[in-house]
Amino acid sequence: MIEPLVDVEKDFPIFRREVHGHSLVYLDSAATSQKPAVVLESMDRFYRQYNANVLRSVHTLAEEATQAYAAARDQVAAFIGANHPEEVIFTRGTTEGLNMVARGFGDLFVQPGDNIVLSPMEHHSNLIPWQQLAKRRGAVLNYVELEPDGSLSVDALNKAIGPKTRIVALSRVSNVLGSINPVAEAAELVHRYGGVMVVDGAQSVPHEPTRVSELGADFLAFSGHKMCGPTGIGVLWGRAQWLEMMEPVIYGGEMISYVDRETATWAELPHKFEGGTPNIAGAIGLASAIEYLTTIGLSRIQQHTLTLGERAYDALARVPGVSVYGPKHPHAGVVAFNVDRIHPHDLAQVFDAHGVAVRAGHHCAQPLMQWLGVGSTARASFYLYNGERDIERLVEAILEAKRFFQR
Ligand code: 7TS
Repeated sequence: MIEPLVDVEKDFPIFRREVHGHSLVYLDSAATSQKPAVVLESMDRFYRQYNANVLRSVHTLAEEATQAYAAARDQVAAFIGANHPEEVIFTRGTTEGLNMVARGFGDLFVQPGDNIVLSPMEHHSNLIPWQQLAKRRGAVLNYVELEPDGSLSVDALNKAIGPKTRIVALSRVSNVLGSINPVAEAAELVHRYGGVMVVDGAQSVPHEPTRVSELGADFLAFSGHKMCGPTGIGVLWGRAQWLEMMEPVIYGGEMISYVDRETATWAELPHKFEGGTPNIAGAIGLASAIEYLTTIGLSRIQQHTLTLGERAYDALARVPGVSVYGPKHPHAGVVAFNVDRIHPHDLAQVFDAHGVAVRAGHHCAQPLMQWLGVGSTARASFYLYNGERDIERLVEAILEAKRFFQR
């Protein structure tokens, strides 16, 4: 029996509560993870003891806050293997980071007739910004064809990426299929043609050791809230060379160097991209989440969620009437499924009555639903606080739902 990686009730206060009289089985970490007490405490400490705005005033509180904000950036840089902390831009999350790249970089880099390569499994956040960019610039979207099991092969990448490709934008891990995409191979191909590799790390950075150079990424976006951090904070990392030429998309305070009545010049990296008062508490919370995850070890977390994902895949596939999506192996800790003749929303409701939290819907991946030929799915997703007992509770809940709806 695989146990959770941590002392769940001690580290995560939320697991002390019950849902409809049952202990909570939280299988919705792909939507957002739960938060350890150390993260909540770090943010509480900021607001109680040194709350001030950053990068402007010289009083003690402001200096402490500015220092903590800068230290958070250093921690993120070390966590993803960035060469310089200046390459780390704090955003609201993955969505904002990808939109910034499409606008601030894509508008300059993509010419009419160029192509942008995507996969049909992309989250809408890594799809619509590129659709809109293609419309603005007269570029063409090229889709990498998926294999029958939903995996993405290097052969297919070879077919989709060519001399006109300026941008390849792929998720490292699908939020539906649990597939793990060969991003480094895609990067190598696009670099041959002088294009750039944009990686959506929303589902991978929380679950595997990340080194931007090993990914071959030019840009990497991810969200704090899926990796034990708070909502409203995320990261866009970019290679300095590209960030230098990229235009800011948010204009205002603290992002300028000089302003007169008619014109303005931009501040140095990373401040050029962080107009306005940033999410200071969020950055502090994210740094504390990184410390927490690092102490446990990203390799251990990766092994744990992979094992749970594959065991859940097998356990669900054995239940009569259940279809499971995505490749069997390797399969990350995200498992989408359907049960014959039961709508995923009805399933999720029965599960909830048993204390089991999953997501049902299109998972912000409608083109993928079209590829799968379904309107929606249920989805269980796993993290370090889950164990094999949670898979058993999920299977019991499916059997309950089948009994309930067959009545
Ligand atoms: N990319 C992927 C692969 C994602 O899974 C998500 C969020 C995003 C981008 C957007 O992240 P955000 O933090 O900016 O919202 N995915 C999900 C999900 O699967 N269920 O809820 C949110």
